This record gives sequence, C-alpha cells and structure tokens, in this order.
Amino acid sequence: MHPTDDAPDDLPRRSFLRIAGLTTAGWVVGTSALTLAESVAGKLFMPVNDRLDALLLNPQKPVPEFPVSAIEPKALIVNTFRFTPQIDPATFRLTVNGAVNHPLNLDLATIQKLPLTSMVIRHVCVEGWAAIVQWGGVRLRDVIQMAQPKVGVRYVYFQSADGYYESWDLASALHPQTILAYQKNGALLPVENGAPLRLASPIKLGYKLSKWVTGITLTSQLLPQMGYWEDQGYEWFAGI
Ligand SMILES: Nc1nc2c(c(=O)[nH]1)N[C@H]1C(S)=C(S)[C@@H](COP(=O)(O)O)O[C@H]1N2
Ligand SMILES: [Mo]
Repeated sequence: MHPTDDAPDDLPRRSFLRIAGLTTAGWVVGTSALTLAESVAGKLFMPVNDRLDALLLNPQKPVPEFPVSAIEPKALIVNTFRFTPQIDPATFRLTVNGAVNHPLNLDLATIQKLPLTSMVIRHVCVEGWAAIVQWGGVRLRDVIQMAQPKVGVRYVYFQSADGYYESWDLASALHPQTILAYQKNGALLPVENGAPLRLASPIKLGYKLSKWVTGITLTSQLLPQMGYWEDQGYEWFAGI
C-alpha cells in the first residue's frame, strides 16, 4: 500500500535519514555509505559492467512493462529538494561531453527527432512510495552513441539545472529502458517533474532519476562527488 498516494505536492522537505531501513511500504532499500577514510584515500571502486562495445552491441534484457491501464496518474509525488528551475525550451541545450570523440550540444527539436520510446514502468522512491507512470522520450543509449564514447568510459554523470547531480554505471545508462523523458502519461512533461528533460528508468531508484538534465559527462573514473544523496550516505548503485 502506498499511503502517500493522495499527498499534496507541497509536502514539507522530508528527511531521507529517517527512512534508512524502511520496510513499511514493502520496499527493502539498503543504504551503504562509503566511509570518509575510503573517500579520502581515493579508493572509490564500484563494481560495474564496463565493456562499452559489448554493451552497445548487445542491449540488456528489458524489464517487463505495465499496460497503459495500470498507470496511476496521482501516485507520482513531486520530490524536489532544492527549487524548481524554469527552463526556456527555446534556448534549452543538452550538452554531452567528457570522454567522447564527438561532444554534443543539442536543442530540444533535435532531441525530439530521435526515435521516441514510450514505457509504462514503476517509479520507486526510497521514502516509501511508488507510482506506475508512462514516460516518453529518447533512449539515453542513442544520445550516448551519437557522442561516440571513448573506449575507457565507465561512468555517466548528469548535471541538473537545480544543482542536483548524479553518476551512473555505464551498463545502467545504456539499458534500453533508460530514457531521457520529455513526456509523462501521454502529455508533455510538466515542469515540476523535470521539464524539458529528465531521466526515467525501471532499473534505478527515484533519486537516480535526475530531473531538469542539462549536461551529461562520460568519465572513466568515479569522482569523489557521486551524487546529491549518495554524498550524504545513500547507496550509489541504487538498482531496483
Ligand atoms: N534535479 C533533481 N532531480 C531529482 C530530484 C531533485 O530534487 N532534483 N529528486 C529525485 C527524487 S528523490 C525522486 S523520487 C524523483 C521524483 O520525481 P518527480 O518529482 O517527478 O515525482 O526525482 C528525482 N530527481
Ligand atoms: Mo525519491
């Protein structure tokens, strides 16, 4: 059960700390913090599937999706920790840089000409709620492939217009159901849900799914800054 289904969008800022180990909603979410010593020593190692060529040639198996009739239009709770940036779609650009041979600077029209992927999946937040949502957008793997990643790429960083940041393992970023969404439940993506462009994926917890994505950087190493919540102790891989 999800007691927060009817919660208003303007809930006060909720603390992530209180939900460590939360099981009441049926979601068992582990958190494992890197010790300060580990970070300082620079021993940032996360096991990942990092074979770029294999991942590009052999897309991973898709997660089963839900029928459109299963969409829960009111269940997705707006979860914004800083502020809601207002982005002018006319001047918006998505940059893709880092360890790539062909850096990109894409406007929305160009992004929307790429093949549209639509999927009905479950969004799972560690705060103990979930929602079945339809997302429409472009596959992140298509965008990454356009940028021609270099061989040693292992991680993908996302910068957001509100200062939020996230890093992902390459395999999860290249998963066929990891998309940059510009539609929600068949309509244009609302600003509060991350317009003009946000991450959506059935394989990662909600906090990995950056809203208002403006920049993507490919790297061969995980930097000490791993993510907005990860740097406060939340699990980095955050798979579902
Ligand atoms: N840029 C940005 N992305 C973000 C967040 C945020 O505060 N800023 N919150 C995250 C969390 S914890 C969740 S559960 C989802 C919520 O998405 P929604 O607000 O569209 O429901 O966005 C994620 N992406
Ligand atoms: Mo979340």
